[in-house]
Amino acid sequence: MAAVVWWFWLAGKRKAVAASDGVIDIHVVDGVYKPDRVTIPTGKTTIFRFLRDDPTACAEVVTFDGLSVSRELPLNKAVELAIRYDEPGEYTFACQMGMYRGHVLVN
Ligand SMILES: [Cu+2]
Repeated sequence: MAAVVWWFWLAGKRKAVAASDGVIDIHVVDGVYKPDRVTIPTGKTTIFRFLRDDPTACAEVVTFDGLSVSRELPLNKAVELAIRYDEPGEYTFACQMGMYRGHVLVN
């Protein structure tokens, strides 16, 4: 029981990963994006570099909330997407069916 409570506490407190040098590496593996919470600056282009190891067909396209970005992610080949949000807020990126989900905190 204690372990379960601890786990939820950790999940809630999980910190967003910030871009270093304007680049964020996102690994698509085992049904999730790693990391699945990232923070980027408002109005600045950040490169999201996706590497997909997960062969699930569902994971092969990534889309970004509010942007007309939709890209195929080939297996084991890094794909770089230039992402910029001009309004602060929380946005999501996801596979086409929304089963893989990540959050972008823009501030
Ligand atoms: Cu999907």
